Amino acid sequence: MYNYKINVSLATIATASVLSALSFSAQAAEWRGWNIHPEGYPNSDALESFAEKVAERTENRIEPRLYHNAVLGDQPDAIEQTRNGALDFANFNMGPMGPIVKETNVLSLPFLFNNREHMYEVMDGEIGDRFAAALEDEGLVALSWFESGARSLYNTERPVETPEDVEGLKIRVMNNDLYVEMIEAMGGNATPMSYGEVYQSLKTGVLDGAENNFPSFESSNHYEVSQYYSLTEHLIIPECLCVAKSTWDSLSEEYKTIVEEEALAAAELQRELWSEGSKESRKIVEEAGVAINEVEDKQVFQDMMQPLYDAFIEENPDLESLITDIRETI
Ligand code: BDP
Repeated sequence: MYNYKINVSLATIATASVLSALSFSAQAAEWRGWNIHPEGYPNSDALESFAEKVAERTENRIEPRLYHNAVLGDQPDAIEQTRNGALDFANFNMGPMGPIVKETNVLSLPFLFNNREHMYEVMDGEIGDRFAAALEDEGLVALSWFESGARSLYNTERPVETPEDVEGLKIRVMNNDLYVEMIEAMGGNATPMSYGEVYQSLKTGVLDGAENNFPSFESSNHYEVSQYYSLTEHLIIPECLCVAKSTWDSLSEEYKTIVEEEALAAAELQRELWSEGSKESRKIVEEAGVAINEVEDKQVFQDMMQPLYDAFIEENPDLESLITDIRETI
């Protein structure tokens, strides 16, 4: 009798610990996070903070782990990996998203936003929700929007002041046909290429130039091999903090709230860090000898984009009202 009881309670303990081990392993999830930028970049710091806070608030039931410098693949590949759940979260630029989520191509139309405030106003409001819905249909849950400044042209040959200066230059663009059309409309030759290959290509003369914001121009070291940075500011493209839909759907309501709140907090932090980081990066490249020039007449560049808009609307008549709504958001 006595022995029997001991056996029962031992069995109960054993079962309980197996169960708790099982439920622990069912709940504790390591999240693989993709990031293209190096440590110390504004986005990287914001993502780190997101990862830490989520781990803390879920008592390590979710352990987001970040992989910087695109070690898990280049951006188009990482988008696919997140859509199919091989990656759990990431910070994506809406540029390479365009070929996958058609609506987001609107955000790659040159000179769409007047400035960063305009972009925030649009993305933080109802229009941002429309983009998020389109992303969700393709397996990505956009929880918050990061900023990526304004992209300008840089090259190894000369300052760009007018479109004539772009003529004949071989310019790297992100993976999206719209950017090819954009550079060609300016008179340059566009080469889509993954981010990680640009430095070497500039160095060896495979490329004459590229285009990006100050923090990326600096952190990628492109400024070491490209002396002229011209403030064309032709693209202001938002970025998302996205979670794989399959990962998101597996969360309890409580965890969804935590993850969403921390994604919003991360975006707030990223935007603050961005303002400072941009100035700092500009200073670094200037001190390294890069010649930065203002572009007096940006309107002439903007006017050259009209055929691109016309063709886009012709191909995507359903997106015309979205463009109008963005333009009318003040
Ligand atoms: C940076 C974006 C990053 C892009 C990169 C690029 O933050 O997502 O991949 O530009 O030009 O500004 O490829």
